[in-house]
Amino acid sequence: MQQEQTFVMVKPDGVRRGLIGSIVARFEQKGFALAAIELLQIDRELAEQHYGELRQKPFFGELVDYLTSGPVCAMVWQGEHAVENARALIGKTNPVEAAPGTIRGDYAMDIAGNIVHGSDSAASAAREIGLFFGKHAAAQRMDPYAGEFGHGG
Ligand code: IDP
Repeated sequence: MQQEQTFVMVKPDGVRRGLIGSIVARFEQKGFALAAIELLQIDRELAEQHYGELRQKPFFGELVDYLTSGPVCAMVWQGEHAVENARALIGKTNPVEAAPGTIRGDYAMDIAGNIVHGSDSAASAAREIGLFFGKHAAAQRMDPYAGEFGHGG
């Protein structure tokens, strides 16, 4: 099966609220393999680049303030259909609409504080992984389901 990588980030409100562990656990339990993780304080330039597609939106300034308001936890997760599986696990952009059982559905209340980011396409994932991890390439992980019992792989 095709292994894909996606970029996921616990936003500053998620870090402040002590949710890194819970979010990491959900990705592990789902079957993703962690390929990179770093806690970092991002500057406005990186936040603006990351959300470059939203530059024209009225909330762009507020979004950059939010993303730079404290450390974020940047991660690369790997697995089959990683981009789509991560989006499903994270839930809809607006926590009001995110189903219970999803990360945003369970842990967030408002669109301006939706605690986690996940790439929306393979192309976005490649761009975002490059932006955050640059030359420190994410590890290539084995499919966690592959092994002696013949699942996956
Ligand atoms: P996504 O994060 O689910 O991919 P996008 O539409 O790409 O959703 O929006 C990126 C981020 O911008 C959202 O996760 C949220 O933090 C923020 N955002 C989106 N819409 C609004 C809004 O109407 N007000 C404030 N922030 C918003």
